[in-house]
Amino acid sequence: VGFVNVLNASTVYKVVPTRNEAGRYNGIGGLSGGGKDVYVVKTDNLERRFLGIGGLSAGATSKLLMNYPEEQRNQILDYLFKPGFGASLQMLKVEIGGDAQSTDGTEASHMHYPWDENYQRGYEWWLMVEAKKRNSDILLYCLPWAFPAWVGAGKRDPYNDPELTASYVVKFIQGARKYYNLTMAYVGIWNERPYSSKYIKTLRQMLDEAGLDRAPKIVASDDLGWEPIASDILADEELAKAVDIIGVHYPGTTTTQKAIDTGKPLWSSEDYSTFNDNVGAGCWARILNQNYVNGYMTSTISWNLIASYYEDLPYARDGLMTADSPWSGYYRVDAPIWVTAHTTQFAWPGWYYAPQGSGSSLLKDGGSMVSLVSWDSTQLTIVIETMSRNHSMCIRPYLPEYEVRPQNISIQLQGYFAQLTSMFVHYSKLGFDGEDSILFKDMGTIPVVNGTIHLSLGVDEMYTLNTIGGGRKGNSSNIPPQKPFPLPYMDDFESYQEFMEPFNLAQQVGAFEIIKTTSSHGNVIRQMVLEAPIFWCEEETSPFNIIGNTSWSDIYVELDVYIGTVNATSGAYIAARVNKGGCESFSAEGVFFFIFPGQGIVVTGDLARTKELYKQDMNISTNTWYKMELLVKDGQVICLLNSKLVVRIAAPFSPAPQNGFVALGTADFGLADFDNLKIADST
Ligand code: 147
Repeated sequence: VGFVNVLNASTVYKVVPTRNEAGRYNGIGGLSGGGKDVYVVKTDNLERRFLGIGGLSAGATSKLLMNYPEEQRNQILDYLFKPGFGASLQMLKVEIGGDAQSTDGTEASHMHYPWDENYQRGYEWWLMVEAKKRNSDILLYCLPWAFPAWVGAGKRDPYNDPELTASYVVKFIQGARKYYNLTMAYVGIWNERPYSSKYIKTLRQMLDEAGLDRAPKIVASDDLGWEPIASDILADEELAKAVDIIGVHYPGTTTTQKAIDTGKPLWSSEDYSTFNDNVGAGCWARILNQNYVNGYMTSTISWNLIASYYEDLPYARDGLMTADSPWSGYYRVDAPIWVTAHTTQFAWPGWYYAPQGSGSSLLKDGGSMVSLVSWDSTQLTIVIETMSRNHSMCIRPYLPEYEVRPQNISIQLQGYFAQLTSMFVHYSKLGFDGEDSILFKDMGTIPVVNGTIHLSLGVDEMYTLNTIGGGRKGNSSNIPPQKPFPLPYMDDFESYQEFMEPFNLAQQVGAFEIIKTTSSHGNVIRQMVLEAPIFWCEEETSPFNIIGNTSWSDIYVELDVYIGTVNATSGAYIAARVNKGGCESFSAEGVFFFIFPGQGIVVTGDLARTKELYKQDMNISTNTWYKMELLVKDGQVICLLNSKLVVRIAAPFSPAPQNGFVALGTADFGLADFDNLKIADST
């Protein structure tokens, strides 16, 4: 697909796709004398500052990224963070892990216990360092989804002891600085859960007294509406002082008068969460502009940054791009990356949005434009989108019906920019129903005559008119082909640094990390959580870690398991045909082979152990390694313990799941060690 710029005598600028539907947009309005719809861009009285476009790594959405081959991993990170290459993100928001399920897995806490402090866990530190390497100006923002139980000081409530919770959060921020030289620009309260004004004030005070050379600003309250935070800020001066920014989730591009009255910057601090095909890209294009045009929001953050979790977990591919196949190195640069670039490669945090009606507005025949002006008022960027309703629906909220039609517009630049004679143009058109897309294409320049630009807009298009002349479409060749999860698979965990999470094992309940032991087992993985956390999801009782491919049906799993006596779990398991993760983990079904020291073995059809398939008393000891084997084959379940056959039963029939992940874990919160994982096909 190629296209030509048509610059006709009347200086209406139009992109004409050269593919065969080109005629579709011909003859619109006759292209004579410019459009009747005139949009004036005034660049005086600028008030609201653009504060950047961001991505969210939270809910274990980056789980599979760290394990990519280095070459592809660097390419992916460049597409996300490297300025002038891809999405060029300006903000990175991360979860402060709380040892609890937060959508697609659990992220480890820096303090499993009150006496514990560790800044080597998980992948968020690594991700922030990699982002910062590529863009030293990237703004970091952190937010808890859940908390380890002890933070509640005896209650399942993080506000029971506000100082304890604040000190837990402050330690994360100090640790970021101390161990990684990372400065948190923003911190939040509790994702989509209630806040406490007292806690917010306590956090503000403790951040100010923490000896940080730049204390983070507080964003509140990361919930699904502008209330009650806006009213509380209006009614409470001290709270107003403590909160710097109002951040809401999935605002549907709108705000409220009360939120505006607070005088605070307004953000969509979590948005998008839409499958990253072209409709997802349309959603993202529409909300990036209209969150400001309709709702005065000056930052929008995508959940999630990158879809690096097993595709069969909840919210498949709801990231700006996709990298969920580290064993093959395959990844996809999806269209939302290029939609992001339309803003981020031409405007930076601290620039100003032109006010509504003076450069930022809805367009008469659908779509919107925003104008952004540099700090020193010498650069101008105008981002236009014309996304049709059905091609820009987001996951939430409901998008009312509206029409978008091809239209001619005139943009009239006033003040300093009236003297321009041309502007640079980058262009995209999202393709649907088999049409190709044009993504982030450099179109050269467009003339500005007497301060006026005439444009003929089609549907599902984006234009960035700018004076910067930037805009580069990065291209890393050599993406390896996609392959299924490899079998046979083996991991003895000897190659890891201590406290890391084992690769490819996507923990759903509990926290599993590499521990160096002095025994002949060397490195093992240990389930660390001793007590049910202050959840983000409803119910979590059995630590649960999944791996592999949900198409596995007949499969062989082998694992060494050790249950001690101090703070130990009551039992441990391996499993196959596991059908669930995420917030529904506790209702996961499959075939689960448990051992319980002092009791015996149990085979169940579910993690919650409500569907017992087999049970036998047996002399099983604590402080002893056991080799567990589970084979599901030809309608049979066969279990071996230390190479002795202990179970041979019929495999559960449908509706019991006939395929799914392999899993391992513990019967309840408490320690257990695992080593030498082997997965093979059943032959
Ligand atoms: C949000 C969470 O904050 C994210 O961690 C992630 O789970 C995301 C997935 O779309 O959703 O939580 C929401 C869950 C439900 C609604 C809104 C946000 N809802 O039903 O409106």
